Amino acid sequence: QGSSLFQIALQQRAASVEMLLADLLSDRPHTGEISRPPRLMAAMRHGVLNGGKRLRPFLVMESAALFGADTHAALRVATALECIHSYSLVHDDLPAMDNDDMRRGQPTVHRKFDEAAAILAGDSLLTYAFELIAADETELDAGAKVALVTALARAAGIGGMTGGQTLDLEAEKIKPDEAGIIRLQAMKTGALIRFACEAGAIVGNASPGDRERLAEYGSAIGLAFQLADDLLDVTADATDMGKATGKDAAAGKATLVSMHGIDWTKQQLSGLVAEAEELLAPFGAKASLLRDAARFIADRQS
Ligand code: GRG
Repeated sequence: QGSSLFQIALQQRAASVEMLLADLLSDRPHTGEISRPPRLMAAMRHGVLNGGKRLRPFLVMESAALFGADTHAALRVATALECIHSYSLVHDDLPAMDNDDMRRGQPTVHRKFDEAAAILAGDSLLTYAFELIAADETELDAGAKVALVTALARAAGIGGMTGGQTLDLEAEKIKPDEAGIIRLQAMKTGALIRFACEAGAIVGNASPGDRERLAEYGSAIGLAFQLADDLLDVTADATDMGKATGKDAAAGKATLVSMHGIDWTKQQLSGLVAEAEELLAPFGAKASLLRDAARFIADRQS
């Protein structure tokens, strides 16, 4: 069955990312470094080697595979993206933001270490991501590296994740309308997912048309990711299971689900999966795991 093949592939890709991360984030100083403070490294490892689903790296690697890209280069870019995603979670959990004690089933970095350590571990993961892409060990030409660094900086920065997080923090006071909610979600969570798919195309030296196609596929599943998250929020509230996911409702923030209801959201999710599948149609059977990924994201239960 498609979904179980997908689960196995996701686990395999996750294992390669985690092996590389364990090596890259060891205490041993790497090329060009004077030393590595052990406590910083421990906090970084705690923030990133803690059982995430590794969805974004999977999307990078599967998108790259469509174009016969170098697997090692794709893995390094995928790992860089996971460093950025993990940094965003470490900082999102800080007292100044969500003030969470647990993440991925373990104490958050500021709880296990302290706030300064969590800020610095997040900063270091963010910075390290760009080094990972640009370093000589990533065997890509300079043009591809510049394209990746530019696209990643945009996705993670002002017009992407940090800008979206800012709008989200403001949303408790300045209630956004529907277009505003869609925009903030596309920035906060959508931009990194879009980048994941576009990055695979860049690593695989795809044509501009195919790069855009993969980016559009990424946008569709990014929106689906957020809608599924909002749906989980509601179902968790209804069954009174998930304190951790009931945040938006608790903060009085409107979501597309609270505006339009569960049935509408499920219809939107099917529409987005169909759109994602249509975008992948030209790649035929090679894209079957990416099709599964779209369905997994729309149906996800955690
Ligand atoms: C603090 C700069 C900064 C940004 C924070 C993305 C984000 C912006 C915060 C995350 C808060 C959150 C819980 C958002 C909901 C969607 C989301 C990104 C969930 C976590 O992603 P998964 O499900 O997590 O891929 P794992 O743990 O599997 O990696």
